[in-house]
Amino acid sequence: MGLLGVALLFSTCIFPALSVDRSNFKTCDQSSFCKRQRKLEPGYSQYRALLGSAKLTADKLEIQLIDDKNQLSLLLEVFGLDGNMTRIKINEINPLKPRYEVPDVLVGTPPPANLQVTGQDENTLELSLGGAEHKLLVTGSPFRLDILSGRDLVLSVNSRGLLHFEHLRERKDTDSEKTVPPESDDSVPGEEDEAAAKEEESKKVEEDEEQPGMWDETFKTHTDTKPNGPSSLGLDFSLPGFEHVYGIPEHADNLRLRTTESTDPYRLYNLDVFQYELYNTMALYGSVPLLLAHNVHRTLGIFWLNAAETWVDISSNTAGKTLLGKMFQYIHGGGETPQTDVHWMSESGIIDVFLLLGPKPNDIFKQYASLTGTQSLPPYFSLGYHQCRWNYNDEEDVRNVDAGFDEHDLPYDVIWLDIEHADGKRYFTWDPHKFPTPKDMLGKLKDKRRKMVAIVDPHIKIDSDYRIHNEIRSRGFYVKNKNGGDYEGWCWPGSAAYPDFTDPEMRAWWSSMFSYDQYEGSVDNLFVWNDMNEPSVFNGPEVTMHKDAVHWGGWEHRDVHNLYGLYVQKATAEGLIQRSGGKERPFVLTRAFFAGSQRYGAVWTGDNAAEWDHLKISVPMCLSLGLVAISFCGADVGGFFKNPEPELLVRWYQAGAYQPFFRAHAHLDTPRREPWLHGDVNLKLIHEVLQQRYALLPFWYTEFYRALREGEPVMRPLWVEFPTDVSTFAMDDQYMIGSALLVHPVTEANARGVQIYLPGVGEVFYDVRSYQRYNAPQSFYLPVTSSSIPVYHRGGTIIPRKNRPRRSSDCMHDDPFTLYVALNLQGEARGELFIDDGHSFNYEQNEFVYREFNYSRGQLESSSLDPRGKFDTPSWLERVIIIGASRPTSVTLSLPGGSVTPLEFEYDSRTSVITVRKPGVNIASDFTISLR
Ligand code: MIG
Repeated sequence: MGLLGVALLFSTCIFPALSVDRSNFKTCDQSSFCKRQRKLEPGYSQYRALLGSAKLTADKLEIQLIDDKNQLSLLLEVFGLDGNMTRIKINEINPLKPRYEVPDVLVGTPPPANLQVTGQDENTLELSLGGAEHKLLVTGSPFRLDILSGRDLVLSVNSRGLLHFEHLRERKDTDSEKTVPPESDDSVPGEEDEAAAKEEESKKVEEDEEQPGMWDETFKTHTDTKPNGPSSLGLDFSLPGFEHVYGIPEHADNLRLRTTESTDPYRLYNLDVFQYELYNTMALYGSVPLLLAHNVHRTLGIFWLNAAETWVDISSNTAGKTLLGKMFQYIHGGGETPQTDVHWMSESGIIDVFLLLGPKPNDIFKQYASLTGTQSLPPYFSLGYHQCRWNYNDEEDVRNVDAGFDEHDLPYDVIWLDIEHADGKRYFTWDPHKFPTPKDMLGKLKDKRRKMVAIVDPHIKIDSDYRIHNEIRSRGFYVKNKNGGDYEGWCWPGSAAYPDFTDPEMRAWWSSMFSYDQYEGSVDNLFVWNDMNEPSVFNGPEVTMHKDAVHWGGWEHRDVHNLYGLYVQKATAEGLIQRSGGKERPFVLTRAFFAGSQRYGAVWTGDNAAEWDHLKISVPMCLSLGLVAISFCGADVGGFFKNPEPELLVRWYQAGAYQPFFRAHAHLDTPRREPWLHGDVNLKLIHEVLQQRYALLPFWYTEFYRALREGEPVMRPLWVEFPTDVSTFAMDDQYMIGSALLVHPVTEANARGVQIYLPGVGEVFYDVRSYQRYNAPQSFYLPVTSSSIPVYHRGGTIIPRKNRPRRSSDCMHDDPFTLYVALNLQGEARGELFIDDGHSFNYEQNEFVYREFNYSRGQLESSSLDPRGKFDTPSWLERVIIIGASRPTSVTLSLPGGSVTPLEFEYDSRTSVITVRKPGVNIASDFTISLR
């Protein structure tokens, strides 16, 4: 059998049909707390707020809540927070043991705002929520909270009465345990028993000690012992006037969240899901418990700060109604306002929820950023193209692939090594036969101003000859099992243990392992990839760690699960910073994540497949991450599993080039697929894609600077830019980069065309290739060819590009700029440019250039956006392209000293584009270019 035959065999035999084995993962029904919480029916709350117990300090209201069924009480705390936010905490007053409160996610104590009582009657307390605009109504019985903005009801809490908080309790003696009846869900009660059955049902909730799964729970072969018993909690939120909700990644689903009345709730539980399927609510590798809601008037956010297994039910009073039904309701009046209801359920911890009141999309991003921080500024190189596969086999392979890029005149920045590079999957080491001289290899890459990323996973081979293992074991840094020994699981290296990344001392030690003298063979152009950090445990329940494993401080894995991956990336990123003496910015890619992970690097969407639908879903998956502040997102270009046909591969390059993190990757068993292996035509297409990506790097980088400063997503849904255009609210086949580029990737096989929608009343867009102008709003069919990447430059914006292709982004650092000025209907445009050294933290010491470009009335003016910035750049302005302009008679350049020089220009009357040649000014200087 020839090589091709072997390859075919591999691709057909290894992956016969791609589908997840659902039986490996729990449904809500199989997760006993979810089942208990979800069983509650909306209705009157069993809780009463004792308004008489209210205690108001400057920024905090405390009220006792009584559970009328068992007389147990909870403490409600409401905090006034600065900037249109409030925080609600609910916990037991005197729990048997402390309950977990998520550390290290908030970037500080949110600044308080005053609360004031503004009204009161026997069953209601009215408070102003910092600022006159928002009021909070606390209703005593049944307990609920309502937030009003002026006279509008914005959001209600517990209005459906689903607050349910399982108090910690002593376990009853084993005898009574044995009397617990088996689950009787399958038995259908007879008619005459119905009343009795109902009573039985409500008793179940009341005497919740009696429910199965509270003290232990078995899934497949795994039993979760629950030494603390039941500890779950749930709460509902009603959003009147909202029909569109988003966020709570990570799911392989559309941008707009679906209602979950007839499916499982959205699940947030970091899991290594083998061959995940699309368009469902199953959990994936990461979790961010932030939900956004949007309508034409306002945007809201609900941030549920809980790191335990969490499920989110979404229902709506308009779901399933046809347009006709809605219209009928509208015409005949009496139609209810559309409303979305959200029910959060978590297995342990406390209720700690931040309500972000907007009112605009950008306000939500700022509010969330003030709580959890913003996207760290990527090193410039990491916005370039990354070449990965599992695996590049040895140093010669690396050399050849690297040379292939030069030979074919393709830019790239980083080549990656997967788990086979290490000596027997012992991370921080190199296979002595395949990678005997890592420093030489890295040095050769460095000569070409390129980098390498090597994988470092958090499962550690149990091997007494492995230094890393010995040190972790002897320092007691491993996660413990329920009996107090080191927790052991099966993973790539065989038997493995898991460092306890929740322990700050362990993290400090881990970070120190990245110093050049500890991580042998590492040098400063080596960066890191953290995979399997959900954590993945091949033989664990749901392929992860047992929930009764024990972490630092005695917390159960149950409490901290969704945080583990964040801590791995945090400790790794801090290690890379420390190895440089605090000078250099890290680059770390992670698979698992949580709220706050944006501070530590990039995220990718894990093991997708070489299928068209996987290409398509990469857009909503990254959009959802962007909405929750994780801007640096990408999907494996080409698809991880299976072998893409060249057309799919090329389309994926075209789409990936316009997503923030741009990396090709492939499974170990797939045939090689470097860009030059698919024939000249495809090579040329990929070449074109890479040129476009590299030309736009200054724009990407500037957008990332805005993400750092303002918390804005880099890749963003249309509705963020066009918040009153209802037709964009469910769109996720096209999106914006910043506020300037609209992208509609081709994601269908044999595409002849795509249906484009250009949003916004009174806006104009220009095709970036042909400069053809379109008035918006407008929907049209765009015929495409194999080289088409539909991208539109929005009138009113200015984009910086570097148009001289080179080997890597670093080689382009000092290259000259071209400004693309796209005029709006008023003949105006605005844009920005951020420049620094591209790799250090010196920008924090004001070593940067931050420019603003303004075009109006025939004048392009360049000024400083942040006068503190000082950075010497040799880059100059080589060209200005003004799109949508009429023919000038002269173009001049004026400098602050008063000098005025004429500039050469051309005008293309067919496209209405002016090309101004060689202004020649330094890009960091003030200048004005005037058209007459
Ligand atoms: O169980 O390191 O998602 O990108 O190539 C597979 C080998 C382990 C999963 C990652 C994938 C990586 C692979 N890893």
